[in-house]
Amino acid sequence: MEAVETASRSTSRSLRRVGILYDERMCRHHTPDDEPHPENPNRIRAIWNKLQSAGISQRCEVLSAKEAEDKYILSVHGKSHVDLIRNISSQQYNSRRNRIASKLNSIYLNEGSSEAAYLAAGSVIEVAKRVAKGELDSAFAIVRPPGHHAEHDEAMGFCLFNNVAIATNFLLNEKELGINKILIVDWDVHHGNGTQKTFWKDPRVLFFSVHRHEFGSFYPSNDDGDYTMIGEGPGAGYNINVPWENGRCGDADYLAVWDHILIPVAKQFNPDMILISAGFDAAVGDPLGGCCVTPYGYAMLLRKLMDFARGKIVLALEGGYNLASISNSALACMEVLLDEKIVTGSTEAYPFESTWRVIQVVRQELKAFWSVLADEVPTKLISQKAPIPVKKILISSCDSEAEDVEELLQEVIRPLSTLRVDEDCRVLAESASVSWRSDLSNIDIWYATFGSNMWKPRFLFYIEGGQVDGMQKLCSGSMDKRPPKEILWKIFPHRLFFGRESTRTWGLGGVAFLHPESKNEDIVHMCLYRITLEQFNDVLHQENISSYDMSSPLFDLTSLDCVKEKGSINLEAVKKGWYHNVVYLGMERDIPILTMTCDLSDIENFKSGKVPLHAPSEDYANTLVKGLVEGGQLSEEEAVSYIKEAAAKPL
Ligand code: X5A
Ligand code: ZN
Repeated sequence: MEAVETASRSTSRSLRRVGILYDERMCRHHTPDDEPHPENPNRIRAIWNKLQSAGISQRCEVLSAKEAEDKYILSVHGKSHVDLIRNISSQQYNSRRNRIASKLNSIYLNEGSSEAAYLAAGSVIEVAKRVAKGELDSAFAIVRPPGHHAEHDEAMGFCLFNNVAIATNFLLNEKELGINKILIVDWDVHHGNGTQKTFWKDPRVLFFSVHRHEFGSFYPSNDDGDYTMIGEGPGAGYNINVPWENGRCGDADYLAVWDHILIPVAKQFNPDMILISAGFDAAVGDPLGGCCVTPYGYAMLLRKLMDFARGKIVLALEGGYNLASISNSALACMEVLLDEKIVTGSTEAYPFESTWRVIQVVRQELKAFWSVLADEVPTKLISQKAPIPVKKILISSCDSEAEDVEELLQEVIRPLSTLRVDEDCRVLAESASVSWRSDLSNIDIWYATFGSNMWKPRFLFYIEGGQVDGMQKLCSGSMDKRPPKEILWKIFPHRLFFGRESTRTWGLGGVAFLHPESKNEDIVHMCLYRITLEQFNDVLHQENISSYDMSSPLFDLTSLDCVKEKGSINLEAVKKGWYHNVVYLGMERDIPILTMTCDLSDIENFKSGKVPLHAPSEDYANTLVKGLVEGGQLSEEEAVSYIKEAAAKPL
């Protein structure tokens, strides 16, 4: 029996007709000088190689890419955007291309970008058309650049054209295909803002996105992905966002959302076809996502969707930046589409408490539109939250700090308890996130502050968590919530200045920067907090709103050695943050003094006016004054003129 089955598997096509699309031409989109970037050509190569060596592509119908026609792209994007993407790779743009890209949010462009963008959009159309016609049961388009962040007139977040939105409009507009209702499931770890906007008022498209949100601080870092965003007019109720409050979500969290939101709604909506914005950046091991969905988890999520639309499902690749993780996840999904392996088993871990909370608020928000969401989620279920066995042991062993234990459970223990051993890539990622903390929690540094953190209550939010008056974002705090062991003020020969047009937290006006190089004629007042290197890492994370996960420290012992030698180091992992440059300011009682600021290339941009120098807002300036005055450094008048001078002096 077994032999027969093996033979039929390795030599013949599947009973189910499954399409797979790969085209090397989509690899020609890459960074201008091939500088390292997470969204690089090896992503689709890795997936394709994996599917070939696992014998998957051999059981599928292999398709090659086709460029999308402008008329289809124009159903989603404006003419000027389409013109730009069509022409951006031509020679006439050679001198302007990098400048144009730098003005966009998280976009690079090169000579291959136009073709790749047209091929990615055209490929999703191509496979969707074949599935709609019934030539294929289902299909996977291994495309790049990704699409779900691209908006009507804007490329962003590594996305040029919104491939899935374009294919969706194509299906709906080709009336003879008989596709009138489409469910889009966006399981990329980021919110599908572009897709959401495209179908905001459209009841023919049910857009469902589950993503890390963290109260609007995770990329794309706004409120578009909030659960209150449900669509408008005739589209009200046809937009569903499930915003995670934290990273580390895994199979149990996603499955709970499927069981208690997506699947019941899909049943009621009864789509004619399902398109999945299949980013694999929620996969365990992803450097940007910080979540831990396993290949088995993805298989389950997909399997549950196969019961709708008579299995007419198209997966289109979006994000996903760990080559091993995305390849294994894609492989698991293909096995589901081919329907040759039964996906069974159970995940050991329970969802987070925050997951149940999010599920409840989403159901509440949408129950007027979907009667299947009206009932309360049974308390018996909700009480099953991670982690059960570990909890008891811990609480009894250190009951004096019961609250801290809760924190520990949420932040540290659960990822450990969900450790699984069948995929090597994920074991690494999860155990690492726990061990670096204990190493760095024993090492003290002085964190030298020159901006609003000089005001102690403001700084403490980065340690304790919470939200201070006038602050736009909720701070997660450090995992180690012990207050600074000592506070010390010092003067350094560095230049303080204020720049940028505005910030989320402070609104219009510049924020403080420290010139990374010292100069004898300058002085800056700095408030030094003695904290641990672990806490310093958590502050770095929060200051930079980085979308990178915490499975490894941003600044470790090697970095500490290196910064002492070199004077400053640029943190690769937080390139996008404004305070990604850690500067060493010397020693104080055998403990290194560190600060975080911009780097020299930012200084150049400030000098050239590319990024404006800008006086601080009143609010922000007041906070600095409060810091200096309450810290006993300057009188109020002195503090005010100190800030004024720093803001007025040209760089
Ligand atoms: C498609 C996707 C992520 C953009 C992150 C920018 N984009 N920091 O995953
Ligand atoms: Zn993503």
